[in-house]
Amino acid sequence: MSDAKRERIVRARMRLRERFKAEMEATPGRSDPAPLGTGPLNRHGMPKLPIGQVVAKGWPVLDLGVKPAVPRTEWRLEVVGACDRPCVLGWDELLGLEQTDDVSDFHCVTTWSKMDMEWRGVRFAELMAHVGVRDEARHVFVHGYDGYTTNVPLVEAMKPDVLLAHTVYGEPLPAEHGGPVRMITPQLYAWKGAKWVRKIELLTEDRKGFWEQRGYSNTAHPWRNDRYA
Ligand SMILES: Nc1nc2c(c(=O)[nH]1)N[C@H]1C(S)=C(S)[C@@H](COP(=O)(O)O)O[C@H]1N2
Ligand SMILES: [Mo]
Repeated sequence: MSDAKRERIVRARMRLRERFKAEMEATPGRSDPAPLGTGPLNRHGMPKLPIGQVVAKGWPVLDLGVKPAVPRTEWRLEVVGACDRPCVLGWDELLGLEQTDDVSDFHCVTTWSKMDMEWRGVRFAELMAHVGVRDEARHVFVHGYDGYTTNVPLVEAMKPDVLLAHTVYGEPLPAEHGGPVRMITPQLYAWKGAKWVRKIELLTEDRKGFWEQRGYSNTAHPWRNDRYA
């Protein structure tokens, strides 16, 4: 990537941080006065284990019965909608963006949590700076290669621990867990993170995804036990 492009992304990141600062502080994950859960505080000041969750032994696999096999060389991510530079990213372009390592917890609505997972990938916020997300964009609608869809408020997706993750515990993300690339949303229930991510739509109006259409909560805040609509 050229220096000019990199500088443009850095400037866009700073503008986006300003744009979302107040709104992000007001989200339940930051401002909840009485978060429900147990254990010491996590990285976001929430009780480590959200209410109703149990720490999992291994790492369960949840899908719709389809596990698409997408080689890294054939993987593409399309970004469309309310942005200045819609694009199709391949593996090399993804690696050309800033890479982030982060440790975060993973909370499935079916009550298991997997703690302190070590991820590497590209921040969703970095991708938004790359495509030049527009002010009118408020919602994100994400598609997986298996036909799965889910929706996330843009302000939640802009949190620094939301990644397009390609590596976990230093190894390529296993296919059954959404490799080559998936999204993770550590401050929301894990169904908000699409595995085998294929397409991201930036929307001005909300649109419900697969589980949201079937009665799951649209907001999905683990520390409010916010599982079903
Ligand atoms: N593409 C796709 N993404 C998905 C799902 C799915 O069925 N398809 N399931 C969701 C659910 S309900 C959860 S809990 C997590 C599970 O991720 P894991 O299988 O890596 O544990 O992925 C989420 N993302
Ligand atoms: Mo889930």
